[in-house]
Amino acid sequence: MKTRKLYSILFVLGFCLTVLFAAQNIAAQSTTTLTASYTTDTITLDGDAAEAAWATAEALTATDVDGSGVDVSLKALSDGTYLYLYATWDDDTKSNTRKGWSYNGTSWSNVGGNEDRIAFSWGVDDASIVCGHDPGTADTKLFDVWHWKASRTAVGGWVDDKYWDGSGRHSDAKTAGGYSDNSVVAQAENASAITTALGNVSAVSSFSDDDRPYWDNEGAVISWSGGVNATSVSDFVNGYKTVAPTGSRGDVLAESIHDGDAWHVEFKRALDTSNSDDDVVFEEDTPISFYLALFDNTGDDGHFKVGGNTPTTLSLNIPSPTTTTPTTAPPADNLLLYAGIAAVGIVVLVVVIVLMKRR
Ligand SMILES: [Ca+2]
Ligand SMILES: [Ca+2]
Ligand SMILES: [Ca+2]
Ligand SMILES: [Ca+2]
Repeated sequence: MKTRKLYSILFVLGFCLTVLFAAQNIAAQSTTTLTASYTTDTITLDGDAAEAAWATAEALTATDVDGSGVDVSLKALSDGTYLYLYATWDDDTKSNTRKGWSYNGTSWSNVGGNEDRIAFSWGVDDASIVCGHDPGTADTKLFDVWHWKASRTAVGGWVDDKYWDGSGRHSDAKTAGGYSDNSVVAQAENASAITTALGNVSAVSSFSDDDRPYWDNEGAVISWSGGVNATSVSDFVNGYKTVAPTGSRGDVLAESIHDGDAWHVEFKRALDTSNSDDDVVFEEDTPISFYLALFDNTGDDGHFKVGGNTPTTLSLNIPSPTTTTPTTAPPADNLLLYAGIAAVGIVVLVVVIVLMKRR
């Protein structure tokens, strides 16, 4: 009889531990949720999370992203009208001079290169669509994509606002602005214009050392004659003319800092852009899933994803101010764990009482 009781107690304890372990795992998985804090503070978009609201906002951190050794941390704020994101990730090379032009005192050359980037893919519930480049026509669901590019968009203070649908990846509609190749060859209207600007070399390719920048860093057209600038030009000229677009493509703004070890980027977008054809709407108390990818001076397949080849589905939740959990209460993520522990406690109590009554 004593043995049976002992087995019963051991069984109950084992059951309890199993439930507890499961509850802890569920709680651990919830660390994929980025919870926004409500703020009424003015957020200055400058890449510096110096505002007090950032200090108290909850961070979502992914370590060793895709085996790269890179950690990325996100924070989110909302003022009821705009969503602000702060992203910081390790990168000791500031790569934001993609295809820029350098003058060494005697000659011009193109520095080539690519650029650092971070990409958010919102409203996604199918990982294959992010990792593949052809989602296929069967899936017509919309995926809102933000593609911050250290050279082509960050220099102009904006983020490339895109979307995926069943036919692939597209840029949101714009009425003006964007980025353009800063290349005489790319921008000249015809071969004779290239020859006049660069000399008798109309066969040169874009961004080769024989090519030249079309605009200066203020966006003014440079006057070239035989490859020599007739108007004053800085010794370094950006590889792209970049101006924040008007229209849906320019809905996301960002400013950034590279401190030598890492990027720090502050993003700002209206919770509802009114461009529902190519953007998601961020609604309070309605979590939205997303994926995150980083790029170190590369593009296309060179990116590394949070979760690797089976990307982790992250989630952003923007609690409404009226439902925001007071800071003194247990975090919402832990409530399930506590409920599990309480349930286990009740089961143990009932079993002990039953066993004692049978004695
Ligand atoms: Ca700031
Ligand atoms: Ca880099
Ligand atoms: Ca848009
Ligand atoms: Ca979009």
